[in-house]
Amino acid sequence: MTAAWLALGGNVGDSRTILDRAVMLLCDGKEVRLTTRSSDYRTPPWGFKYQPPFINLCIAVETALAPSDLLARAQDVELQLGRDRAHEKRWGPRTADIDIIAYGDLAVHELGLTVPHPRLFERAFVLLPLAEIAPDLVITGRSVREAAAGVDPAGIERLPPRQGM
Ligand code: A4P
Ligand code: MG
Repeated sequence: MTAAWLALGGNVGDSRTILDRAVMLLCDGKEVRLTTRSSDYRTPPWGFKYQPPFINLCIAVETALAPSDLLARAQDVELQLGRDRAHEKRWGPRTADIDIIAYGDLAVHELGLTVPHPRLFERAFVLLPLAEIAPDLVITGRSVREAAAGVDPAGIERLPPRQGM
């Protein structure tokens, strides 16, 4: 089993419920075991600004899957939750997006998969939830705690757990 960190986000539909389901579908307790889950965060849209706010969160898992198989599983979960890549614009609205942030300390450069995630350090919506669950993690020589302290947290709101959850 290898430790991996994933970032989830969405801004179409009831995102908190959709992302809860995404975590459940992804983490079957066998090939992918959930270790830690961050709070949900409400975050201003990044990249393409004219869209609703996102819900974002990060999870830590232990996985028996190779990086490409973990990505395939994540994309399968996105599809099950109604993601429609054919009609999306880059950085536009989506029901559920699952990115692999880091996989052990492996560097992966394959067609369709780059790990650690190349835009990780630009994204407060990834770094703040990640720093909540893995402040001491070091990715490509950079501490998550320090990277999170260096990004603009404006507009990002850490949400309390929902009733009954
Ligand atoms: N891919 C390569 N490496 C990875 C990786 N490490 N993890 C490939 C996941 N996928 C990876 O993905 C395009 C392709 O990237 C995949 O087919 C996979 O083979 P995509 O999800 O369609 O991504 P994209 O939107 O074109 O680009 P990118 O940079 O991955 O952006 P995001 O994060 O997916 O953008 N604002 C806020 N506040 N919160 C958000 O969650 N998300 C987006 C969507 C834009 N703005 C946002 C948020
Ligand atoms: Mg993505």
